[in-house]
Amino acid sequence: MSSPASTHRLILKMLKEKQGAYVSGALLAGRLGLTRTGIWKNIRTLRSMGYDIQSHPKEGYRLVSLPDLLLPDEILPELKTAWLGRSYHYFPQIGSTNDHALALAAAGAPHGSAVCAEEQTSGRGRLRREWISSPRLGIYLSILLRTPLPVQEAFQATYILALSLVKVLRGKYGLPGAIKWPNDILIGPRKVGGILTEMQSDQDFTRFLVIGIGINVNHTKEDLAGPFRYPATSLAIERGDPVARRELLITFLERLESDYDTFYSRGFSTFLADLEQFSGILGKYITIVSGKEEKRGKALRFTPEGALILGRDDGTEEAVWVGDVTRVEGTF
Ligand code: BT5
Repeated sequence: MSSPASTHRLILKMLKEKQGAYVSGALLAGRLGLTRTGIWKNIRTLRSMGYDIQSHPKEGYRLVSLPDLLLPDEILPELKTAWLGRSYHYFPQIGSTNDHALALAAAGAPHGSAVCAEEQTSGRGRLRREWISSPRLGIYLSILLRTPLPVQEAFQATYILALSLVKVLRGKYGLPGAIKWPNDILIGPRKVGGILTEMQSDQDFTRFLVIGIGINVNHTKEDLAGPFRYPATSLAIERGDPVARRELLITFLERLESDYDTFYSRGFSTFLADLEQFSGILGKYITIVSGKEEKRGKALRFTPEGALILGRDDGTEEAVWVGDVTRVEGTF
């Protein structure tokens, strides 16, 4: 007999194998060594998780549809990664996935661990700003990276995540995603995602990075009424159709693993052309706030390390490593 925690998984597996056809209660009960009441209780558990299961007094049970949830049972069997997300921590609700990933990091969790939630009650952006994380509408994900990086280059990992998402938005969903330096993902002038990178380091190298990403997926315009610093959007608003979050998450993790492997083995400069191609600010006049300082100029190019070269009106140039782009000429 199977343990109670895994019984509903086995039932789900059997229902999935039948691809929408009925499986009799007697067959399920016989295979799993349970009474028919035991089977029914597990069906109730699956239903409470969002699985649409029809029952028929004579025919038994059939799986009508899967929930668009980011449950381990829905993600892990499909996910073709070697290290990213293999250790997958799922929460229907959590304060912040980054906080949980930081705690996991301190407890020795492996490289590539992922924390994913359907809802965050204290999702955060940079400088403790709030990240609105409405239930079941977005992707709220944090990943733990243990590959040591020179501290001053750790921000490059943020770009790799941003680029991976932009490539998925373009390649899979036909949406013109772009990066607003350094950590926003835009579609046109609107923000569809944001990234928050936190780290612990020794003097020269990172000990670990926790990179959190929030993506607006199935939000309506009303869900994103704000007020926000920049106008917001979602994949569904831009496409006019809802998007299966499960598929988006899997595609993103697979893309990211491959991009991160390339980044780590061949260096950031491999991605420079992508960064320039998908940058939402190059060639534009921008305002950057960095601490108390405000810098204005034209975003000219990136250095091979990923710093932004800002051209001032007097002809001088400056490399900027951190900051917040508060204005892009002609947009917000
Ligand atoms: C960011 O910060 O854009 C980084 C957001 C990172 C969120 C992820 S979700 C998973 C992980 N766990 C966490 O707790 N956080 C990470 P920043 O550039 O500081 O932008 C924050 C600002 O964006 C806010 O002050 C709002 O104005 C705006 N904002 C908040 N929620 C938004 C949303 N859902 N869509 C668009 N803009 C939003």
